[in-house]
Amino acid sequence: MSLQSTPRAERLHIGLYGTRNSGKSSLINALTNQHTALVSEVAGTTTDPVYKSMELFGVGPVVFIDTAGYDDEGELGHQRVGKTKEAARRTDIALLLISEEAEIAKARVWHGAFRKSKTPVLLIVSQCDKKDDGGRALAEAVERELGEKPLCVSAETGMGIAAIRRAVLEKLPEDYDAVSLTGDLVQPGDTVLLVMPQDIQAPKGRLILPQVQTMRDLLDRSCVVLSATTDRLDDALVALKEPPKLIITDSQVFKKVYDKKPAQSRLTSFSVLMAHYKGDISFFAESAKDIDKLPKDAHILIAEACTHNPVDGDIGRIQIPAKLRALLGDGITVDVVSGADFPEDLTPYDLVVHCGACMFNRRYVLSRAEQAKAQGVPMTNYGILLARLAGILDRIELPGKS
Ligand SMILES: Nc1nc2c(ncn2[C@@H]2O[C@H](COP(=O)(O)OP(=O)(O)O)[C@@H](O)[C@H]2O)c(=O)[nH]1
Ligand SMILES: [Mg+2]
Repeated sequence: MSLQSTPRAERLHIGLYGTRNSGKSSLINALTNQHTALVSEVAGTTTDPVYKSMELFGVGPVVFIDTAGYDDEGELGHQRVGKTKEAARRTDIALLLISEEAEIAKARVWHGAFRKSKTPVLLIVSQCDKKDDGGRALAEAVERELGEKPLCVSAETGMGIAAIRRAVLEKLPEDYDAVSLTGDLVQPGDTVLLVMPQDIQAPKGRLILPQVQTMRDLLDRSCVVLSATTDRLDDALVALKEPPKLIITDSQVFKKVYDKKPAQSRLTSFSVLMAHYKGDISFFAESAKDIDKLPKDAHILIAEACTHNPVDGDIGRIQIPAKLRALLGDGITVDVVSGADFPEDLTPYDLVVHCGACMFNRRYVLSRAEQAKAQGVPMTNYGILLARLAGILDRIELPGKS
């Protein structure tokens, strides 16, 4: 990631789906005027989904997800289809390619799945330059079978490529871009104090993404932003003529900051903001409420987005499990997964605790929350859980609640 570029998790994710050789990789190349996706006549050239960040003319920063064909066979093929399904959970808009009539049946299954997850789908009849009628007959069959008019496209001649860009804009989910990090918590002109311990877990020489994004969001909202490490909190408060309207702290020092904060200053944390920005904060708050009522032998799953090397005092692997044991006793079992490793079946767990997920896009975290809900498993995130464990969940600010 270059310093100028939009982080991947913040980009519109456009996924391409279709059978092997339907022309997915070629279409990405045509859409981007580049030859980044691997094109080959040999079916199954694209194996793991490939994420490619670029500026799509007229749309802005996007990530294209190039997937293996969803008709892939054999043991390895099944694994690849599994990865394609995983990619579908991160997809904001799906391009569904059909190059031949025989592919319509498979397309219908995926079309239905995307519909179920409320993912907008753009149907595409591909490789139209190869067809005598420019793809008209196939387009009619697709419309008849799937109930939606497809676009006729050729990666070879460029036919229909501009129409795809326009259709993507039209299909943008309504709430895309609508969720703001600091939500309804600030007004223009508010002074906001950020408490940001730069501890052993902080990367050398830079700030972590939620801190950077919060600062940017507050500046965009015309707030005055002041930051301090935890040991300079008192100095920061003294330096201000009036108490800050809002204090946003690292969740690990929630209680410390709560105890010191002026009564007029409202308090929240970076990962509580992320619970709204990337997740389902109502569900996360509800799930954390009765944590003390979990059984003594509770199974708890901690899910981290990053696959970083754990350090001493790691929040997900050490701190949160220790706090949970302090509350519930040593009989609990805590499993930690990271990256895309998220169990398909969450029912063995009594609680899922997710990190702030700054490396995941919103749709993906929401799809995990939906899964937990559907399986009847409570799910929360680091910030909400730490506030609950500090006994202040009902005394802090939750964005998106007004
Ligand atoms: N004539 C023509 N050939 C295409 C077009 N799109 C893809 N192909 C060819 O179809 C084959 C499979 O394309 P590819 O993009 O690798 O398909 P994928 O497996 O879906 O990614 C390659 O030989 C491409 O050159 C197209 O629009 N027109
Ligand atoms: Mg391919």
